[in-house]
Amino acid sequence: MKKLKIAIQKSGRLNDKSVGLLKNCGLKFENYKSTLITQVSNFNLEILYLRDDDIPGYVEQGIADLGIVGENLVEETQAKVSYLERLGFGKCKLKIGIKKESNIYRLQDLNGKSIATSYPNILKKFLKEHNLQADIKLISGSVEISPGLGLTDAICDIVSTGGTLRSNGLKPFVDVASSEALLIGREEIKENQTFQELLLRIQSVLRASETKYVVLNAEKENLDQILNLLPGVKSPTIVPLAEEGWVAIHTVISEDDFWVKINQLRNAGAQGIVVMPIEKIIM
Ligand code: PRT
Ligand code: ZN
Repeated sequence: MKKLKIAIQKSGRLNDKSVGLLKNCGLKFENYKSTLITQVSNFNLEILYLRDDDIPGYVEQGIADLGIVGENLVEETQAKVSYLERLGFGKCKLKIGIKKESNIYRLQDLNGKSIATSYPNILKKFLKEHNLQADIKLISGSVEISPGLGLTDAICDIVSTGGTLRSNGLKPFVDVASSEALLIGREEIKENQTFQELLLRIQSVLRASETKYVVLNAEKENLDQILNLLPGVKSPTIVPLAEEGWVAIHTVISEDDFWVKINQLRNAGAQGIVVMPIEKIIM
């Protein structure tokens, strides 16, 4: 069967997590920084290490069958590829930033202003949707210094913590788009058996990373109240303890409401709560 090729970022913000995700899928491969292509020894897959900007185009042209890349680049390059899975890492926002002291207060104030960006297509779409006319200045890097140098009135760039905006005397003005790492591919790849197997593994790893395995002890008389707090679980495992009148409950809890639930469970009489990471959940 034909080997599939997956393109991931060679170095940069998405590299570690992309490699980590594939390793957690049980794939064995060497991850030398100098290699451009690596064979997976226990799966019908080859890994290409590329600049992230090139990944959408390589996938669109079929040079790679799959890619892991930020949604921002897929949207910006307008590559004709399918979104196969949202991967939950590399989360960020594309924002318009303005000077701390600025005469831009409302969206309409952007009319007639100049905005520096490396994302002209996404910005153009945003301005059109809001019926705004601004002058887009294409800058490939260090966009944030542009207002300080007097080049433009505003910028449109990726923001995660906001530290870069602040350190350049800027503040966020409006969100233009959200982004996270995506698994992309051509539409036809959905029919491919190797891909389906890989996707099942990826989804199992993602599902597991969103949930925790929890074991807790409780007196039988508190059992109903505790079970009521675990609505997401069809049927938790309940095991009698050596001590009369006590049971252990085994269940999974989503990472999102983990802390809220843990406190509620304690208040309902749960004791000796043990929380463990889950490696994979196969549905
Ligand atoms: O070399 P290559 O071309 O492959 O990498 P790159 O330098 O172009 O991209 P890289 O590694 O910086 O980012 C890869 C992807 O990570 C992006 O396409 C986004 O999808 C995602 N991502 C997540 C980010 C950020 N967070 C981020 N904070 N990409 C860039 N930034 C930059 C941003 O451009 C700005 O300069 O970080 C700065 C802002 O960060 P804060 O934390 O100060 O707000
Ligand atoms: Zn890049």
